[in-house]
Amino acid sequence: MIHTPVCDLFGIEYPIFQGGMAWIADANLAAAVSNGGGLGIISAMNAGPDYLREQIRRVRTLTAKPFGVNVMLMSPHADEVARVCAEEKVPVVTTGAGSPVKYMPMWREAGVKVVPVVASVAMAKRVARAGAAAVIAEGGESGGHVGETTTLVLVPQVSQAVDIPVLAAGGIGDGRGLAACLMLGAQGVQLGTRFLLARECAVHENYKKLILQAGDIATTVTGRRLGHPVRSLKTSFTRRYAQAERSADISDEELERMAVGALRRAVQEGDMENGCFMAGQIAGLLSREQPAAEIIREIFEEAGALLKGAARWVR
Ligand code: TUI
Repeated sequence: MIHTPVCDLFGIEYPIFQGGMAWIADANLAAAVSNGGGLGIISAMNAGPDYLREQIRRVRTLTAKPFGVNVMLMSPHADEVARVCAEEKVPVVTTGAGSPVKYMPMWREAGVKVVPVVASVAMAKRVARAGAAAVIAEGGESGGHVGETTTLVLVPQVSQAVDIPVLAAGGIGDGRGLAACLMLGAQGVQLGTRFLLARECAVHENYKKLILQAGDIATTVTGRRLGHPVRSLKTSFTRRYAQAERSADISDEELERMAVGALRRAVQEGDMENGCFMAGQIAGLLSREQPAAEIIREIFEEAGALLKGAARWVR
């Protein structure tokens, strides 16, 4: 058994969060993860406040355990969904793709624990000063919107820089990744890509197939030209998009238009031509669909055995 201060802080059995994946992380997946002893997270994504309120009420019918909401700070509805999180007094808010500092007083007053995803030491320090309960240090191996620094490099530096607990994210797919991150100074982890293969994850079957088929070099990063790099599986869409990014004949507006709706087309329609299948580099390690609770148990059993065995190297 692995028990860290993150378990006590959030009232969870295993120190693991499920990533707040846009279009993917709904009340069903979040409830399955929370019922499995981790912290399930609903993505507020780009949707309006009514969608989020409905999902929060739904998750509360499916689990009595703590859960979280991920606020994607680039969303046009960020202000409204931030207010919903406070009004509904959700136990935990995670944030991504920007600085959550302006919302933090409101959340803290409502008793919401705030756990920003950060991709740099500077942002980790800023949110710690503003009263974050913990931070998720996310390396560029992860899927979706990514920073530049790898998990191996980011996690020890963030752990050293702040006094609050650190969860590691990016490139973690099994007990080996978890054990390694605990050695880097993290007291918990957040996984996204592995939970795409949770039985309770309702992405299109083509999405799951592509993850299962992925190898070690199956992902690529596009979107640098517009300032928001995104990691996804290499497909005909990413090849066309990358070409368009390099072309001086294609305007930024045209590039934006190509990307609009691409994640939804992957998740809901399994559109292999025009969908953007966001995934982390660890996709290559993953080999089967399982219930979320089994994923969690398996990862922690493996890490526990590894950490106990590690002493054999020490003289
Ligand atoms: O946010 C994520 N992953 C995401 S968001 C997303 S939706 C999207 N789709 C298309 C384009 C952009 C977004 C899909 N995947 N992960 C957390 C994360 N946050 N990674 C990196 C960051 C981050 C980046 C910059 C956090 C803070 C930050 O600060 C910038 C600043 O304000 O100084």
